Amino acid sequence: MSTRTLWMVVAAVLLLSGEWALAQPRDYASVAYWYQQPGGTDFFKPVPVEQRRPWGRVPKPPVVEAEEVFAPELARGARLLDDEALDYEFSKGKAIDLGVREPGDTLTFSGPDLIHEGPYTVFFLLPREVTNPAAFALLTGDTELGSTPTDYGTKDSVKVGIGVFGTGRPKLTLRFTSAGSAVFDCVQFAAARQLNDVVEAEQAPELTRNGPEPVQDIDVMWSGAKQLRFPAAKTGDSLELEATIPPGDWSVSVGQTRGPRYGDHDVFVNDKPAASLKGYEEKHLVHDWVKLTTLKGQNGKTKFRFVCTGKDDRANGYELGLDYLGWQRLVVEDAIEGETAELTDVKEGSITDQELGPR
Ligand SMILES: [Ca+2]
Ligand SMILES: [Ca+2]
Repeated sequence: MSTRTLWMVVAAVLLLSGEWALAQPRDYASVAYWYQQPGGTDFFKPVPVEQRRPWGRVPKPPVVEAEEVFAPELARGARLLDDEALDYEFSKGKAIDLGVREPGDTLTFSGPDLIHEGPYTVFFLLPREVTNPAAFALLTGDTELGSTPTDYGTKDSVKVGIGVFGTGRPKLTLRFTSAGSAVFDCVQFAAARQLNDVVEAEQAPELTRNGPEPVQDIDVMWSGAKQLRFPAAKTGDSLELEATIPPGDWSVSVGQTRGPRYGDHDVFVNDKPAASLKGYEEKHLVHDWVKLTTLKGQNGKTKFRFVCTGKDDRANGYELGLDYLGWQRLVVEDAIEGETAELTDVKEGSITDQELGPR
């Protein structure tokens, strides 16, 4: 910038990258000092209030503002709320009070523009205080994605549903299930867990089965928001899935759900014994990358057979919960780490078939 310009900036500008600031759980201010030569023009134009970054709620895309998607309701008695008198902020400074709703009332709106298809959790953000909020179910088409939790009304952010969406703006419907008020700030979509280098168990072709038909469970805890649950009922029940494993040397694993309902299963990979999975745990949780075996070379279509061997005394079922079949590059630490080690990986001593205990 030359000194001949009408004004000259001799500035010390303290700028924080927007992305970095968003990633931090704190508020930051940016300060800029401007100096100009006498006779210059005051070029400074303040940023309009609604375009300033708020100190409080900063939803990240994909999100839609309730006051925008429900704007047609303003003609039917809905009220726009602002946060001027509050000690916290609404997203974009506004929320909408849709008035009193009765059970059976529905409201339809378009969700945010999704750039990636996949599973998303849908959160509704509310003002901190909503008296007697009306419970509702969230639907897309005829599919119910979920409903407000029992503690709805005690928090300003509620997880209402999970769905698998294509790209673009999904059409969503609220169906109220209790009488009360409906006040919303914004509707936030959050991408659910989706792992790389896996075949989702719920999508893996079934090759053989001896036992009840598997079912799919939906929850954000699972990759792709789903797991395949084999409701095995007794010892000997089995399920065989197929996954295509790319060429390479891999440690092959499963995402295994453990909990009170799950039993014990032996795993055979391409008909060879690979691992024993214990299913019982007090808490219902997914365990990631539970190792089965190693695969080397061209690989390709690989058979995974799970055979029920019984259950823990405390378990109330024999079921098997599979989130995914996955592969990770084989490294030395992996190869000598545990009971999945191959004979060639043992430098000293020998392999025994002794139980190594839970991992
Ligand atoms: Ca808003
Ligand atoms: Ca899954």
